[in-house]
Order: sequence, then structure tokens, then C-alpha cells
Amino acid sequence: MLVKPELPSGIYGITSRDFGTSHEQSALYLLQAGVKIIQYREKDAQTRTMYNEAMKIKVLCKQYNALFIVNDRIDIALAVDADGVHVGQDDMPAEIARKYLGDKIIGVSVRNEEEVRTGQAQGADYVGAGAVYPTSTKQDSTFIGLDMFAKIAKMARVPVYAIGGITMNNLGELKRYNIRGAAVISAILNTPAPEHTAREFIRIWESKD
Ligand code: TZP
Ligand code: MG
Repeated sequence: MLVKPELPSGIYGITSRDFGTSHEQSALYLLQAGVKIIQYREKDAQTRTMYNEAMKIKVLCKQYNALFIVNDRIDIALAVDADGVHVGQDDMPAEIARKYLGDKIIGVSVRNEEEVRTGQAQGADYVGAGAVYPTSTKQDSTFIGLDMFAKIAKMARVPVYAIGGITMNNLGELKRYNIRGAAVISAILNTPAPEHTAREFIRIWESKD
């Protein structure tokens, strides 16, 4: 990668197999709907399985001209030549990710201003702030609420993606904050027609009000 790609604005799609779709199928729904950044998020598969799945999603992302980010795993991101990695507060520190990933994109999950400052100092390209709303998708997530989210959106010097409990009903109010986009799992994938739902999310994000 010669020039670091611009982080897309709008819906940040995250794959999951919690809702009856495979990771690959999740990615395809999101990409067909027009989502331009996809994260492969798998918490307990074998490394070989993760490598194979990540490779398939990377190929799909290339076809659809979307960025591909791997959650948690620097080794998988490197192995499939993903565009980047996303690390949480219990994962490999961003500065270590930076050491191995060179110019690739590094995203960091944050729950408060201190974590934003540390992430930025360690070279994060963006932060994922949340959980903004209550969610059952990540059982150990911290609910930060809109007040803390607003503070983060205001002080962050890198692009912010909102995450956690985002639905078509609350996406509109999130647009009031200075954010690059919104990361969504269940409200897209846990619906009867995820591709259609993802299109609706994009439509809401792009609408003026
Ligand atoms: N990090 C904070 S909340 C969350 C993650 C991965 C889960 C988001 O999932 P959903 O279904 O969009 O609430
Ligand atoms: Mg993580």
C-alpha cells in the first residue's frame, strides 16, 4: 500500500456467525449493499479456519473496492494482507500492531477520553467508540452512553466510528456528532434480509436530516 486509503464514511460492517450467516455470507450481504469497510470478527475459531475465512473476505472486499480490517489478530491481518487490524483494550497494544503492520490501518476500541489519547499516541488511525447504546452482541462490552460518546467525538483527532446497539432508529441522532460512521452487527445481520437492511442503513446515513 503506497498511500494510506481514506477511511470511508458511513456504515462500517462487521461480520458475524451469531445470526445464521457465515462470515463470508455476512460480508457479501454488506458489500452488495454498498458498505465500504468490512471487519472480520471471529472470537473462537481455529487459526486455520480464520485464515481461510479472512482470505475469502479479503478477495470479496477487493472485488467490491472496500477496505478489509481483521479484528483482534495481527497475524491473520498480515497473513491475508488485509488493509488493517482492529484492536480492543485487552488485545495487542496499538503500538505493537503498528510495529508489525507498518502503514496498514489500525483501529482501536475506546470507552473514554483517556483511551482515545493513548490510542492516538500509539498510532491509531481511527477509534471505535462504544458501546454507545446497550447491546447483547458483545457481552463484556462497556455501555458508555451518549454523553461519553459525545465527549469522545469532540476531542478525538482521528476519525471516530460509533459502535454498540446502533439501529435504524438511533442512527439519525448519531449523525449529529462529528463521526466518520457507525459500526453495526446485529441490526443488520439479525434481520431477514441483511442486504436490504444494510441498504436502508446507508440510505439513512446519507439522508440530509
Ligand atoms: N464493541 C463494542 S459494542 C460491540 C462491539 C464489538 C457489539 C456491537 O454489536 P451490535 O449488534 O451492533 O450492537
Ligand atoms: Mg478485540
